[in-house]
Amino acid sequence: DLHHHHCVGIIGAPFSKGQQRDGVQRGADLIRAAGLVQKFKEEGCVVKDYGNLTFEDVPNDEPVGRLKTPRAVGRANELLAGAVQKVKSDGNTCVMLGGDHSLAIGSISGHAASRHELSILWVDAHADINTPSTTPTGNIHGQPLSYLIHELHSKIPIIPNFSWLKPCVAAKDIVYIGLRDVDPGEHYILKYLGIKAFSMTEVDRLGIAKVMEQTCDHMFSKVKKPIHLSFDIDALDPSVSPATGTPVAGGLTYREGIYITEHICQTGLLSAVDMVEVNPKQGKTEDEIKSTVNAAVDLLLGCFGRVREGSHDPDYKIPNL
Ligand code: Z70
Ligand code: MN
Ligand code: MN
Ligand code: MN
Repeated sequence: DLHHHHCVGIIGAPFSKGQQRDGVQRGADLIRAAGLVQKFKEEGCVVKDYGNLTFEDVPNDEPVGRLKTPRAVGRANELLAGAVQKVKSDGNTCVMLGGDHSLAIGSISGHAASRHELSILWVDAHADINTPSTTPTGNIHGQPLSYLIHELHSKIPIIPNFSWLKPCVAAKDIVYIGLRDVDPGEHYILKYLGIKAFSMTEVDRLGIAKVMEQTCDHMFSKVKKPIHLSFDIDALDPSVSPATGTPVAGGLTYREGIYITEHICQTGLLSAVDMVEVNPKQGKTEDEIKSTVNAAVDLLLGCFGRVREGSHDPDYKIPNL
């Protein structure tokens, strides 16, 4: 129903070691400073802010194969998984504010531990499904899905501080929207596993309304699983969200982004959201940072019931003169 309130639990994850640009660890606090909690409450949500996780330094974190700072990423995600599990067991929809996209490893693992089977909607310019052998960069934020998918389990080596992690997602339960910068190994994996993907070409061809219809058809083809929305702010066009580590031209408009979140809210199945890769240090001006943070806030509001046509309480009365 449209009028019941959403219970929202927010976790901040100020973590950047899944990639190499400083600043992305400040995303969570910037999104909060833009008034997220107050705006959720104005939308009728019951909000609990669980605060920021504390990630301790991991000494001697030498590369393992190509993987950069693997121990820090493994430890941070183990902590995050436990925190997400707690937010879910308290009965909330979980909002994880990053930080970089390697945090999806812990966020999705913790969510899956409390909800069994999930549908994953991954909104991103990038596929983030490189394995430790296909990665061209060694950055783990380009790899989280390969660690999470059952079908790629045999491709994941033993990595220090990752022994807690068990694959928890089926390839058929993933849908991508917004892809436009996919590595060859990733493209092979998407085709080989038959993963549903709406690249920017499909967004252009079909329009966002049909993309969302087909996304939901795919996700709900059997049972209605809880949805985990993992939203990388670089899915949006750099004209909207320039303050991110890897902006890629030709992205989703602000309106297409909001449409995705409004549509997902209306399914009533949204169970957890990640908002990641907001990096104020990548903004050239204060306005670039503001635009990026504002987009992140508005996308999150769309997830929790804000609609552009406006709304009113069921008992609303026109005030007397
Ligand atoms: C590349 C890699 C990536 C975000 C860059 C890039 C991945 N495919 N993700 N920026 N947010 O390094 O694996
Ligand atoms: Mn509702
Ligand atoms: Mn990305
Ligand atoms: Mn990403």
